[in-house]
Amino acid sequence: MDAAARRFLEDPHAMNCPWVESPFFDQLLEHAQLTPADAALARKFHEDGYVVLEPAAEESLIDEVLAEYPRLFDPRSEFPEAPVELRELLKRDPSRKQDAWYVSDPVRRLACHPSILRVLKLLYMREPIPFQTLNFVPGTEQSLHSDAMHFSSIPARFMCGVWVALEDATPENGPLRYVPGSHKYSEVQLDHLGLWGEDAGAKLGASYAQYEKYLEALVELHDLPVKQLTVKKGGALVWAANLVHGGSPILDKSRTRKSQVTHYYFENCIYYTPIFSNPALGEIYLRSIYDIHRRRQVPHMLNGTELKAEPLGGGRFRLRR
Ligand SMILES: O=C(O)CCC(=O)C(=O)O
Ligand SMILES: [Fe+2]
Repeated sequence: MDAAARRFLEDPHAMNCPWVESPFFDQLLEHAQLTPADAALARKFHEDGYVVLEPAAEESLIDEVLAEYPRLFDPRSEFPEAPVELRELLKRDPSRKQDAWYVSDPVRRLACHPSILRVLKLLYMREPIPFQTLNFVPGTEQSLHSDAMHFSSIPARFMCGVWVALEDATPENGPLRYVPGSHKYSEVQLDHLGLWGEDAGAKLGASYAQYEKYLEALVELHDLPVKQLTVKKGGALVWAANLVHGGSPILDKSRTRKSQVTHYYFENCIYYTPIFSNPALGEIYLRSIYDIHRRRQVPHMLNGTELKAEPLGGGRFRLRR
């Protein structure tokens, strides 16, 4: 093999694809010379599409986040320090708070926890960009999905989620559920299902409902195992963009399942929402990405080049070099 071909086996950046999802993963792992613990973590993520961190953060920080809950979830809280759109977002849903990091330092510190960022850097070998936090009181009972339909990137798969238990997650309080290995299925786009991007709105519509049916069929037909994340307070799941996951039914409705999710992108990508896009037509619903860690807006880039976005209306853009 000549040197140019060998680069694919040695350089984790040779392909525009996370090295843990590369067809050359085994060779790249050998070449990376990681500690045995890090090598095992990378292999687990490669094979199963997730890793469990037990714990992800120290109990004192989890307690600091919990101490914020009464204020964050008090319907009388006004959050005057937040910009107007965020204030509305924070007041919208009484059981979940999106982007509370802006008004809560402990929430932000958990999203940017050095040991979580270290793991993400190892798994993606690019700078992680925490861009959204979600704080939950009860379990979500959310249907199975992969985050890649909500938050994708070009090149694909440079996105992951981290869910942290703020209290013990048990089979009774609607723990996170996930399908090991499902990240290896193709990252299904709407055009694979014969569908068009939806118009962005408050609720997801018919295309998304079809997509959910597709996943239901996939999981049932292949008899894929659905695992529950039962971890102690402070435990966490890191999952790949395309891993199928959701919330389990809450068996004991009197129980809460306080948790914090952070969604992360990685640098040098285009960030967009597939469910509202028609990539084949060059209609990309771009996401405005603010890096919670470095406190700065992130440009849309491809191959190291910052792109210009031409608005097409409805939040869709066409990108140019
Ligand atoms: O917390 C859950 O039950 C699901 C959360 C989820 O799917 C997500 O935040 O991406
Ligand atoms: Fe999700």
